[in-house]
Amino acid sequence: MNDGRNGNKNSKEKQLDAFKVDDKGKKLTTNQGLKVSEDEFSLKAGDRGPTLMEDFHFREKLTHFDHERIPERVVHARGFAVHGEFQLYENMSKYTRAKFLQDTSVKTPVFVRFSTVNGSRGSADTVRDARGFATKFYTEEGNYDLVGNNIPVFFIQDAIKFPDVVHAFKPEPDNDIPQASTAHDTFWDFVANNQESAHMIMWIMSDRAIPRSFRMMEGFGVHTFRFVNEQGKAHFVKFHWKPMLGTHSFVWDEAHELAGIDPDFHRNDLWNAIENGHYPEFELGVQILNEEDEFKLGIDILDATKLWPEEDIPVQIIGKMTLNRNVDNFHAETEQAAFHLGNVVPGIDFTNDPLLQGRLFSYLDTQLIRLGGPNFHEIPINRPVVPFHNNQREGYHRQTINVGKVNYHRNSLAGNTPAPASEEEGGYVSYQEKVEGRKIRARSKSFTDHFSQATLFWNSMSPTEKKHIINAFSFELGKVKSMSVRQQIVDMYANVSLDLARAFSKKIGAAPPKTGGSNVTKASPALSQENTIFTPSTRKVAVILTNGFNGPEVKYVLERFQASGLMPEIISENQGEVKGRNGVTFNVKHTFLTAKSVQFDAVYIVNGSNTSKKFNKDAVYFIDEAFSHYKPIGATHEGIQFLTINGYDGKQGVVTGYDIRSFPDEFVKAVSLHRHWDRKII
Ligand code: HDE
Repeated sequence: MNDGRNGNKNSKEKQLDAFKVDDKGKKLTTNQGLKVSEDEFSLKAGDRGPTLMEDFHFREKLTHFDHERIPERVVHARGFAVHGEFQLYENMSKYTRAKFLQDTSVKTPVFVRFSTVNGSRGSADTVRDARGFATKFYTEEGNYDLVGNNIPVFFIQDAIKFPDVVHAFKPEPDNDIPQASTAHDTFWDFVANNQESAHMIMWIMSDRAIPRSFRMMEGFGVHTFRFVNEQGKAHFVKFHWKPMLGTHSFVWDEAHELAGIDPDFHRNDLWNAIENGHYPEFELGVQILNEEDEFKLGIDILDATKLWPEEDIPVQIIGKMTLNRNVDNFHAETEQAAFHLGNVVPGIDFTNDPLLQGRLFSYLDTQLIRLGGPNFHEIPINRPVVPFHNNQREGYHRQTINVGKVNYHRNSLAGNTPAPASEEEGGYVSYQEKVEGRKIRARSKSFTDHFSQATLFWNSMSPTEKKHIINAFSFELGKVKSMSVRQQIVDMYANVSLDLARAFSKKIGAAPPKTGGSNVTKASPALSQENTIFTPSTRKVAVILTNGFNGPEVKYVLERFQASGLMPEIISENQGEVKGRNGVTFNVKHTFLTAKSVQFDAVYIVNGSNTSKKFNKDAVYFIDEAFSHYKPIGATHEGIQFLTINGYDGKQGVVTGYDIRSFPDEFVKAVSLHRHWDRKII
């Protein structure tokens, strides 16, 4: 396993090491440590006789097996987590006293779990959905959890509606269909009747909901939090993660296909990147707002359906997280990880966002059933790297053996310890916000504009992104059986954009909206993925080759690809070796049976002197699909002829290498552009 720090283990790593056991080379024992002499046959009375009750080894093995599952998370059930570290670029003491945000030389260990929201544990990675982006910082002051998503806003404004929105998007309760998809009646019925979801739905219908990779998506803390500095002065803050590889997505058809071909696509992608030493990096950004400016943005900053446009409040980049180690054990680490927004450190505090306040209850509560009791903080992955001392002693599976008879406070027998720490000693003191009001159950008037930012999002999209959004609405609503619900959604989205609502109304057999429209003309360029970072780094290229290729020249091209960060993988007739001229051979990773174009970012076709009819047919299918997904296609040698015969030459994003010296750079450039949207697809 790739360790990422060349043996320099951080504090969390050393702590986890103490719990690791390698069974290799050991004798098999029971859980009591008794060596076992036989493990394939149960204890029986005679060759063909009944199994004996006294077979303790059989009973222990089966009992453990029978209890091997824990409940999956009620949302975000399917996830994948990795270790890493966070390092600050600049001291943030002006805004916060959080220790891990002071010293630029400190590397704070982190554990990050990416997830889908809707599907169950075994569902596919590439479905249309928000993605969870939860980070646990193991700081010197205790664990700090930033539990975010890859979308900066949420469906609802008040946590009391969370069970409703989740019930609506999960499979329908009568037949448990569909899995991991919002394309069904109950979800869209919820949307039509809870219009605060308008903005979030725009993101879910956009390319953001089908990310190319966990490594290529942004993360957002969503809520407005507070930074509090040493002097007790507070600022409002929103958290962002910015991927160094840019924010990129699949096209819908591709994501769909991948769900069948490689349901673990995102897991494989992240795991392999780390194993190959291509450590994903994300910069931490903050948007900071003075308390006096609370109402300056024209929105309520306590409303989690709103974002702060980056053009109005720039994102200050303050540090970088590097993900550099895969887990040793999925269950022990990923599945048992317990995140909680209430895990904060001095200098970070909450606001009255009613969604945030509700989450502060839910995350702790959910672990009690999922992890089976109140001692889940003792599970290695959840332990802080600093010791914990309090008067909690009992509950299921308690591991710490607290010595002494005093388990209460205040006391004299133990010198009144463990004692609370003063603020100066690092004790957490809640920000002394002044609050007053009458008890009411109602929505603040400042929370009632559900459409302006949905329009802002729409206005910020490129023509291609808009087309994708229209197609997504058309797909999802096209699966909704109730014509009334379809119509309600058309009429609802007329408030966001008449163009949008008209465009999808046509495709779903609904009446075009009669009234509507928005007077919001503002756009936020930062919301468009066309303004992201473009780099060829770690892009996977399918190299189609057969025997008899021009050995030295193809070797040269592939070396130039690799030097530019591309990751070529050979596809040929048979696995094993493919032989070129001048003694050059390559290892074949795939055949057309084991690989499909959707698993690659680009295709480079070389062919060779020796292609069979079947090979050519498979290659046409492969390239045609990549072409229709707007992917870069390159060709040299016999490959050029192949592209010309099949009508691809001269099309946008198709690079033909007549000059072998200049071809690699031209192709790498085409790959770094991700997709070639202006290509004409029939
Ligand atoms: Fe969560 N959410 N959530 N959520 N959430 C959970 O906690 C909840 C919300 C998010 O990788 C659960 O341990 C409520 C927003 C992530 O383990 C649960 C509300 C955002 C993860 C829960 C929200 C999130 C969860 C299920 C509305 C983005 C996965 C299992 C008030 C900022 C964490 C668990 C992981 C998981 C409740 C809304 C992100 C039930 C009540 C907004 C990334 O506690």
